[in-house]
Amino acid sequence: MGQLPFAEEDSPNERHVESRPRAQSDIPVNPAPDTSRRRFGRRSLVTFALLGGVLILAALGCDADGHQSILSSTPWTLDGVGGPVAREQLLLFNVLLWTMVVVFVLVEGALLYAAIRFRRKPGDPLPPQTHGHTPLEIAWTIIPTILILGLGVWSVIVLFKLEPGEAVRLARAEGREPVRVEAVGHQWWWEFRYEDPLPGDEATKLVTTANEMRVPVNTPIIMELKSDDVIHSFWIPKLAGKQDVVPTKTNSMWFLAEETGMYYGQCAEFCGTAHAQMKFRVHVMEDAEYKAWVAGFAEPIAFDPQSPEGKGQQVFLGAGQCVTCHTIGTSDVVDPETGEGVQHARMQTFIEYTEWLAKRPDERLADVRTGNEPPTAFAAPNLTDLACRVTLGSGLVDRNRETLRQWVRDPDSIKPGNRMSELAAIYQTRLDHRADLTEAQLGDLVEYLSAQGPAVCLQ
Ligand code: HEC
Ligand SMILES: [Cu+2]
Repeated sequence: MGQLPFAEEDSPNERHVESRPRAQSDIPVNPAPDTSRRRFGRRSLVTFALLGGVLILAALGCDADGHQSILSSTPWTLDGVGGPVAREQLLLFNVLLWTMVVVFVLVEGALLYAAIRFRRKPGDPLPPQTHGHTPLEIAWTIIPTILILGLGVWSVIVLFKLEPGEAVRLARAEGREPVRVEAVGHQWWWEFRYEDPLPGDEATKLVTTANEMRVPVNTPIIMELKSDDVIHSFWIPKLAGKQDVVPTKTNSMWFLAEETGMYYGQCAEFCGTAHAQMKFRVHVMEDAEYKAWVAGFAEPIAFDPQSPEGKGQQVFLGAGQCVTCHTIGTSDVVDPETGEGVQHARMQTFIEYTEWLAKRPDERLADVRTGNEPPTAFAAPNLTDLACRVTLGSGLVDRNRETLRQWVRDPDSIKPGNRMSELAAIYQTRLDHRADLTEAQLGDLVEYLSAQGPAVCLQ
């Protein structure tokens, strides 16, 4: 082996690369030692070029103004960013990023320059060895310390501004109160509860909706985040990002939207099968429009029992068993006896149940033995303002008669893994796992659901 430098230098694997298999005796005693190395060099060059190309292509796919991009196409003015919270976060992000880019280029540049410029050439003698260089060492200790302290202190200041207290301060400076919205994460949709949708208004009542929240423009909104199952994360990239939604714990964050319009939101924490389909929308409305939406929850809609809507209502309440999970109509008007809305009470049940599940096993056992365990129930989107929503299945498809029909007949064809088709009885009786309803019943249901909403949305 000693006289075969080729065999010694290359691993057996690398020999496979040779296109022509060679017998041991074929190996030249003194091959050009560089060939394999040069070829490797060329190959890695191609790999790097390919990787670079992929990165460039990926970067070209980025669109700073995209619905779910936190970036802004105008990094210096941050135009196109929806509000103060997002702007504060993006500014910090930009400064951190570009400071790090400068540091990276300087340090890495110096390293590369030194490695290439002072590369050892054949025959070079050992260069003079230096140990310690006080001014240099002081410089490279002080500069990073100042940088890290500066950026660190700034980050902490920004963190304080993201606390809901800032929203309260902002609102009170204008003599009003922020709007508080409770967002409950469910596998795999969002519920939005407003205990006081019009702060300061005497006639306020509970409002509950799902997947599409509505807020007034230029008003600080405080989000109280809860989960009744696993950890989710609440994120509206253009308005504010990201806060974990943790069972048994209430997290909070705030935002303010400066312009009316529709904003995109997304669950940002892997939470199971349909995690990627757990989207939501935020509709930012003029004050008057928002008030009309809230007021609409108090107006019961009466349907003629002979009309398609009326027949659909019967299916909803009876044959379809939809009402075992869904709340619809004006059910969130406060019940004078219990002081709660129906949906509110239902959702409270889930939350209490999850909190109970987090108790110590022996405490739970004691509760079960004494009959004190809380009741369970299914969580489902409130459908009261369905006609206001532009999407179905938590932001997956546009809402129209066709998609509604498809959703009720076969929810899995729109959203695989959803809990409705998994749990609702009408999907368990047919082999094809579709709703056990006639076409006529389906048609009536669609009419009923399409007519379900505050008057402002039905015009
Ligand atoms: C076992 C409880 C349950 C029953 C019964 C049930 N649903 Fe659902 N429904 C759900 C859940 C859970 C979702 C949310 C699914 C998702 O987006 O992941 C849902 C979603 C919906 C949505 C979409 C709401 C939105 O904003 O995206 C509609 C519409 C709907 N259901 C209608 C019906 C109708 C009509 C019936 C009766 C035929 C029915 N549901 C029966 C649990 C149920
Ligand atoms: Cu989620």
